[in-house]
Amino acid sequence: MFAPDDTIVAVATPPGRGAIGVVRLSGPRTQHILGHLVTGAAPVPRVARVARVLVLDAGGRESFDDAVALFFAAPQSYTGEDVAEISAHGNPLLLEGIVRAAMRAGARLAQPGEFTLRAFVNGKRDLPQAEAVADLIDAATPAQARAAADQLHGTLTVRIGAIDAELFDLLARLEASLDFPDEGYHFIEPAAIAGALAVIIGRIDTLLADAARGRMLREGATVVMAGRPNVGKSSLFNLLLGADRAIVTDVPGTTRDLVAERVDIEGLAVTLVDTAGARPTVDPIEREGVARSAQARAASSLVLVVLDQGEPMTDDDRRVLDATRERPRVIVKNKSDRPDCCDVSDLAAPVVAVSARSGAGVAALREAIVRALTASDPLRDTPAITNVRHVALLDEARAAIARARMAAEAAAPEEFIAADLQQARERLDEIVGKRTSEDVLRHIFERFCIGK
Ligand SMILES: Nc1nc2c(ncn2[C@@H]2O[C@H](COP(=O)(O)OP(=O)(O)O)[C@@H](O)[C@H]2O)c(=O)[nH]1
Ligand SMILES: [Mg+2]
Repeated sequence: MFAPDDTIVAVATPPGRGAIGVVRLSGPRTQHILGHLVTGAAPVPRVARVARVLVLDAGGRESFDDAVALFFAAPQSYTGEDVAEISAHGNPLLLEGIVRAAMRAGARLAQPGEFTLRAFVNGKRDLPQAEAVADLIDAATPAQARAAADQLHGTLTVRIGAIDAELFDLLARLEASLDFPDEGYHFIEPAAIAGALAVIIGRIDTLLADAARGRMLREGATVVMAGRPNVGKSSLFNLLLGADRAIVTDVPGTTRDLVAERVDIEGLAVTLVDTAGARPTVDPIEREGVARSAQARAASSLVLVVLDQGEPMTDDDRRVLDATRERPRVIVKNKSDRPDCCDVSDLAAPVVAVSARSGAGVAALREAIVRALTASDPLRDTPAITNVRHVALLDEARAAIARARMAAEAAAPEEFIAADLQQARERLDEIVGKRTSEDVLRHIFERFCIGK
């Protein structure tokens, strides 16, 4: 994985056909290989040039395509190395043929994420920025893309850096006191350290509070439809999806397995799950479906308890309401086109009336879902921290600082306080990639596709 002397090559555009496809090269032999690939004189950095590019098919036959070649001289490139981009026609066989020709001229096929890994190794990006590249490419909603773009521009690194700078300052004073023990002079008093650490912990807590929201944004939420048969769960599911995915009939017990689809609800990536209606049954398939519904509810971020407002509440309705009492939930009174004879006034949960048939109330339902998922905090501000790796390390840094604070409050020897602060700084360094093991890097970059 870390063979920086190789010159790597890969198709950088997605598989499939398009007007243009790009082959990218990076490494010390880029210019040499480019000389074998494209016609014309040596490239001028950052000047696009029309050229003919060599295509080598699997049988070793040569042909040419018309292309535009771009050369970036190190270190002013994405990876910090010499880089070339060849834009040819977007046909997968043709692009593979260019890659093959580059390999014959001395390039090696790139590993997943290897271009971005090199950008990191060469100091063009720190680790959160490199990770943000993958997040940006994977973003499924505009809000996810915004959060990734923020991270790409270094907002998280800046906030971590500010915390680290304060820790560094405290450590310097502690160590100065350690270096001059005889004078009996403290460069900083224990009470002042404890106070300063409390402020730093407060800052970390602000970041971490953001993290739950960030994680929801990044990984999305699971919303499960629950309710007895025939209240209209599948109809609502299809309505929120904007497509007829689940089967809707007036035969109770039609939906027997879980049906899950991804939807964008007001910028949140939501996995919506339709379930079998909850009712006692002897049919073994339906019973299995009901059991799966209960599991799905338990694993969900939010339950939509669907009722039929045209009918008074039944025992089956009450059973579902009881079973979801402890879960985050929204009560959905469906069939609002029918007269209301379903009293829910004693339920402590948001209630929304909708008609899956006419579509009335669906906007309010979407809003209620987002509000329930984001705990009244709409997705106005993009959270600074969205990545579980960052959250775990920040948690560990916080724990070390909390230990140091307790030690300072107990007026423990300065060595102990300093050791904990040192540990906290190490965790922060791991977030931004100042010290990260090869295993961790491999794990991070495995998420990427080839060509990134
Ligand atoms: N009047 C009315 N009927 C509905 C509405 N939503 C669903 N239905 C009907 O209720 C029946 C059961 O719907 P379905 O979505 O299969 O319910 P599920 O068993 O909970 O999944 C079907 O005949 C639907 O057409 C609604 O908003 N108004
Ligand atoms: Mg159904």
